[in-house]
Amino acid sequence: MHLKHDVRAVARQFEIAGDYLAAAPYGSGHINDTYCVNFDQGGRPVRYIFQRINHDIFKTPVALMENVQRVTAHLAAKVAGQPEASRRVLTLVPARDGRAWHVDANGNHWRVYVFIEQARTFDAVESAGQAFQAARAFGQFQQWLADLPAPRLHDTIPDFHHTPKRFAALETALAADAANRAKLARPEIEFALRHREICGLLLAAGLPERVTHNDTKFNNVLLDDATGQGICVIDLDTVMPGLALYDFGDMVRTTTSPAQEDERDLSRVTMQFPMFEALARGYLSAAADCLTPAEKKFLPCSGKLITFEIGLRFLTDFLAGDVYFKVHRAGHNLDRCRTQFKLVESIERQEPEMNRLVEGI
Ligand code: ADP
Ligand code: GN1
Ligand code: MG
Repeated sequence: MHLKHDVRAVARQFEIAGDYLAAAPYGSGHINDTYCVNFDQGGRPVRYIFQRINHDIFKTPVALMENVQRVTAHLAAKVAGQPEASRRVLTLVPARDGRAWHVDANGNHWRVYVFIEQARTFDAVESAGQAFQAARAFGQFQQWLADLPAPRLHDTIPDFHHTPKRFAALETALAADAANRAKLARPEIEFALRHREICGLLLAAGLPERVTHNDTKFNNVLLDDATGQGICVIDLDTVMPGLALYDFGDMVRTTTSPAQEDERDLSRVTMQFPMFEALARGYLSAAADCLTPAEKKFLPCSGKLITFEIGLRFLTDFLAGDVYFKVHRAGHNLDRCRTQFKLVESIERQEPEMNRLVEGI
């Protein structure tokens, strides 16, 4: 298979025993390039995850890797001695020069993780049990990181969840209309403008800064094949200071609708209340002790906020000509924006019940 990168050459730079066999693109992320790479180690097939960090988006890859090293080391200490400890946290494979990353001749930063076997990610939720498990894993992740020693983590992308700035970016893209696409997205632009007030929902609430994941998409947690348990939180590039509710909100965005993020049949996009209930119960079962009453109160509205925010970002990228998120078809970012805004409406309709539920947990 022809690959975009010389993965075999990259592999030589890491402390991996055995013979390189093959590599293939892996996963459905929108930002980095991920490969699953097979080695023969003494007759035994062994897999690794190789990732090229997208430095157009993560401008400080070394700072990013410092965060990832600190976070994985902290988590490894938390799970040490527990059953299956090595499957519960990502393990970085060092490069031959002792660092946790390698810079190739083209200036690309690479890292390698041990492949966590007998577990997988899902792009769409299949059951309330899965929602519970994912939320519990992300809640546990947050609780384990609550005592991460100083200094503060680097902001790998400043203002990542600053929704008013995301709105301003949309206005700028709209004014420029660089790809001449505003005419194709009138209803979505109108929706965004009409719902502007959502942007400020959490910023004024005086919530505490924590170490958060910031990209708690359902496909960023590995579920164990045998038990269905949320075994490991992955995709740590955006772990940085943030609000707990950004994490819960992104779970609501990606784990309550049965449809994928780019579903074109919008009738399939809906906030399923039992999934929300499972998320709230799963998250609180692990993180309740470290949440303030205000954080708990805002859990339901965080889903609306983050879903709106990511919808704004997809719309902005559609207008700008698809410069940020990977796209695989014409109008892909607009399709993604539409599912987000449809979900915002569905959440809005169910907010009173969502609030009642959380008050009772
Ligand atoms: P992206 O930033 O592109 O979303 P991820 O870090 O989420 O990249 O990885 C992409 C996919 O690769 C994940 O959805 C998951 O299926 C798989 N993956 C990532 N890390 C591991 C790992 N250590 N073991 C097994 N699978 C992994
Ligand atoms: C991107 O890398 P991935 O696919 O997990 C994006 C998230 C968005 C998400 C939308 C660094 O996440 O913020 O919520 O797409 N990551 C970055 O699916 O921008
Ligand atoms: Mg991912």
